[in-house]
Amino acid sequence: ETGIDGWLRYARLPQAATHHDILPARIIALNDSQSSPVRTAGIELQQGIDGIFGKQCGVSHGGWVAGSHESGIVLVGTLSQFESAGGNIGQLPKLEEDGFWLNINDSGTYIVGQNERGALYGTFEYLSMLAQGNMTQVSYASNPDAPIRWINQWDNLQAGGTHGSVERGYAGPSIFFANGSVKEDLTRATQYARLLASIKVNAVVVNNVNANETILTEPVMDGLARIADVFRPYGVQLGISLYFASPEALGDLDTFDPLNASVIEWWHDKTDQLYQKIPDMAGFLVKANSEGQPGPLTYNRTLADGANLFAKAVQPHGGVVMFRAFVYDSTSLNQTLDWRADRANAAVEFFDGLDGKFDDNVIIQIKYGPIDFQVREPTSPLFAHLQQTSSAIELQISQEYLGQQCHLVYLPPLWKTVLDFDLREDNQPSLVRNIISGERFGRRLGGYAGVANVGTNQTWLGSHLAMSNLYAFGRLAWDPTTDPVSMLQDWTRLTFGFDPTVLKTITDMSMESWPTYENYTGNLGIQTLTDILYAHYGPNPASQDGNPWGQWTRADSDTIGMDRTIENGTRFAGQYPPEVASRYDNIETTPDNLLLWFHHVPYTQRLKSGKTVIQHFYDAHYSGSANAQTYAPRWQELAGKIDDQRFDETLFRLKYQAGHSLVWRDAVNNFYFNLSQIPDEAGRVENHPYRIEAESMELDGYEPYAVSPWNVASNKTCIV
Ligand code: BDP
Repeated sequence: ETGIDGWLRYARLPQAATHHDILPARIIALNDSQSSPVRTAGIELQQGIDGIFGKQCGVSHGGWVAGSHESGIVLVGTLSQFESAGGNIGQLPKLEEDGFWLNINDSGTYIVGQNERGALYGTFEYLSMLAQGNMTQVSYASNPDAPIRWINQWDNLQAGGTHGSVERGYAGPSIFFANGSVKEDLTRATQYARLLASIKVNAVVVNNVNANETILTEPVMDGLARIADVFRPYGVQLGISLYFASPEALGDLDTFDPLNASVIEWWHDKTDQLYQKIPDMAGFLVKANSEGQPGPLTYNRTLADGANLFAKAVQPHGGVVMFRAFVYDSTSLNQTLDWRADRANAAVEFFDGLDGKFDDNVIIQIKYGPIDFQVREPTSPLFAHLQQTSSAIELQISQEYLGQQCHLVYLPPLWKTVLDFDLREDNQPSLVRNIISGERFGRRLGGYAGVANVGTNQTWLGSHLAMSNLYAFGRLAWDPTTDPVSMLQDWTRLTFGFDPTVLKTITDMSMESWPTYENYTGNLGIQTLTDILYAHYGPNPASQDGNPWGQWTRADSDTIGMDRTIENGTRFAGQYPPEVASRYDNIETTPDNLLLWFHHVPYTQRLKSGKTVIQHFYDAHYSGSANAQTYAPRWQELAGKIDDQRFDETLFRLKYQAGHSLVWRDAVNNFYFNLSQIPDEAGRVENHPYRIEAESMELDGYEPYAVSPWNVASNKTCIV
């Protein structure tokens, strides 16, 4: 199997034959217009029942007699479609937008959506039960926790006969763009919409946040309309990222000042043109004044002025604006002059004073931590600052700093540390998940944006096991209280079948994977010690210091960690509401796993575990990489229980990870040993008696090569 169907394989149930008495016999989908998600639900039911039970079922679009008891009927539609067909559901629990009611009883299965999208969601949920061999009778309503459940793709249009690349994408070129425009063949886009609908994602922003003006040219807009056409039957809306300076870059204007009348008119025209082509477009995503992207600050206007410019343009069409909080100045910080410079402070500082100044259809999209998708970060304090403004959390499914899909890292346990974090605003419970759902501060909008960056590779993300992250993103966006293990196990059964050893091995390895990766890449809150300036992949602790972004480990020969305390440090801790601020400001109450995020300490500082910081580093890098060594052999035990293709492709990655975790371990440990000169109590770091350096072997066709930076290869040398 290639992995192209993800978790929607509808594999034959091992005991399919024994279920024949309770099998669905007739499917009725109460709408058959071409772009209707209810029609899609009918087709999906047909395919699913055929795949899972080997039973062909017809789909009809009417002919249902309300009140009749027809066993084996599966009926899907919206509440109003049911009612116009004469159905009376009786006491229906309250359904919110996109919600559904699923009722499986002796007389049949009834899937009733608040809207068509909800009906399709209920259908996928029903099929997921069947595919896992769950035939129980149920009756429940399910409503989303938050209205925004979006995917962001960082796809580039790329002109000049090339396939669109995907920024921080590890699975090949874009499924949407090639040759500077939208692809002719949108089969993969259709398949993607299907996968996303099954996890209740309701919109996709298809182009990179680092946008340019070409997304708004006429041929590209026509192409976008074709993408929207293939998304529509799955209830997935289309959104696009905008380039703030487009009126100047594309139009005849010599300004992009958001308060200039011609600029405002220009954006309104463009927006109207887009909505004429795509009447149900979800809205815009905007990255402004960040990493070279222009924005309102260029004209001394506020970020709110910038966001509201677009908000007003989409408002008449019912659209929304996702405005990113990832705003920081990547050029002007000078760490030698300003030791208090700290990129972590940027978002709250830039948004200071703006709460309540954004239009109602603006949602501030905030990365989970204050820096940038690191292996461990404290929760972004900005969530507590926006109380009269809607907010959404930005999670990264694509593992940019987390091994780029070459390392197994199951992300929900990391995401949960933020979603379940209590910011204690006003000394009241203020869980992040309740802030973004709108509940805590009484906001209408809010939710989740997942940066997925899938590509044309048949596995979607470049790795079979990484797909659990995409699956779990949708599940959490619908219900953030879902248990990471139960989602993982649903995904595993749907993806790899029922073998108990397969289930146990994938569960164990996945649940160990984040702490394991954290251990060998950067622990105690020091962040992922990757090369920070470019690839964000291999180890390069040296690059963490001395970059212009104020993102430092601040390590020297005696001490390490970033002092972010209020009196003596960068003051970042003071951005939290008082209870949390004082917890992090005090070294005694800061958890070990964030110690070096908040405090600058000697290597000999004792942790709560009793170990010194440096010994913890050495031990963690050894134990993390030792655990990564176990993955491939454990996977090998599954031979014969998984199809060969997915078995082999996964094994290849796990073996690679085993090797790369050693590179990580030795690069980081050697780096800090060289700096501190403090020996490892277990004597491992200073000498490696068991190891044969590649360049010391008899080389046939290879030459030793001195690498730069030196610490990415053991002994500063690789062979080429
Ligand atoms: C960083 C990525 C960069 C993105 C940026 C963003 O390295 O490619 O453009 O975030 O989120 O993590 O805007």
